[in-house]
Amino acid sequence: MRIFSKTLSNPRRLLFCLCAGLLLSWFTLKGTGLHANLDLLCQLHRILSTEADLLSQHNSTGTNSHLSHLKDVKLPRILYTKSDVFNPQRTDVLTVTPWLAPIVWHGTFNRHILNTQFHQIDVRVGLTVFAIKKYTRFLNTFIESAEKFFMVGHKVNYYVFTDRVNEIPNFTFAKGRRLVVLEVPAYERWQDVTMRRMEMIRDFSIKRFVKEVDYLACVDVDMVFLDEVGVEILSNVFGALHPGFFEKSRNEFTYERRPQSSAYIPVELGDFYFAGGYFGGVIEEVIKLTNYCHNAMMADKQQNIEALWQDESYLNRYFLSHKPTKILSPEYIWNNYYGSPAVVKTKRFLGIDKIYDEVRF
Ligand code: 4GW
Ligand code: MN
Repeated sequence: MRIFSKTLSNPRRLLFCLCAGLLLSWFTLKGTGLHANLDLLCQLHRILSTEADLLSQHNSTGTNSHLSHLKDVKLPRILYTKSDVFNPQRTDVLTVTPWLAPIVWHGTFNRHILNTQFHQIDVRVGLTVFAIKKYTRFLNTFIESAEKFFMVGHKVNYYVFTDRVNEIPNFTFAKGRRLVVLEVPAYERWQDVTMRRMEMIRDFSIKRFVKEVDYLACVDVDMVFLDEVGVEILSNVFGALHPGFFEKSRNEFTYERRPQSSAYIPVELGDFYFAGGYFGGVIEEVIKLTNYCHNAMMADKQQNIEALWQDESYLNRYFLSHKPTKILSPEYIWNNYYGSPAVVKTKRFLGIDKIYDEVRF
């Protein structure tokens, strides 16, 4: 009796009972088996209770609920030329891999459409960069050019890892963007300076980044942004084609070729040669990637071996087995040492010529 009066006083339960009753009589009349009726009833109950759960979570946590973005679905209207199946934007380069990951080249995407999509989820992007020892000198150009070209109009946290906190200059940032300085040790050997980035990115991702940003892009600091680098780079896990190898064949890739190393890739394997100075993805994927690379480096260190191109070699090994879901063309990590081939329509992010005597230690 109590259940009955409770049911009547709760409009959701009442609705459920009415629907259930109606369905039951309908199927009984039609002579359908009891089994099917029960299945349907269970399904109906599931739908109603999920809906009730969603609503109650929503009401109890207000706008902070992780479901609150489901409440106001906005339908922005944007105008653009329709895609033409018989008229691909680029025919001179590969724009999709055999595992259906896009390769991002100039002309293959519409930034306006992408920005609208990523504004809808209010995306937060972290950009990690290391400025250890003399490399603090690159920060000014890096950050100032990033404010002009990197994720313009979106929320960005610059995470600068450094051992020289007091050498970090002041910057002014657009709204929603800020600099976070993270003090870290400087390793003795330069190889360790570059390789230990994996461990530090992993640890700070777990501790901090996972709470603050949705995506992370991890790049070299000896670089300048010369053209837009926006949300077109974002995906579950992404890497960039090394400017020196995108035209080369497998056997010319400078993968680690010693079978004793955990970065080993035999000559008959490999998709692309990825640049060590550019990778990223959602935080969970970055944690997986950096954890793999760091552990592989430590395993090699145990047997006194270090892969030919340090972190780049381990990254290439990881991408062989965990295919990136998006690949950036070399526009995203160009170096003028490789000239200006016709397929590279823009140099978005360019390596700065280093005077080695000034930055080496
Ligand atoms: C040789 O003496 C060195 S120092 C090689 C790397 C060095 C280094 C690198 C450093 O002293 N401090 C530092 O912060 N890094 C970081 O590692 C920095 O973010 C840099 O962009 C990244 C990779 O090193 P790199 O840019 O010199 O590597 P390449 O020449 O392959 O771009
Ligand atoms: Mn570099």
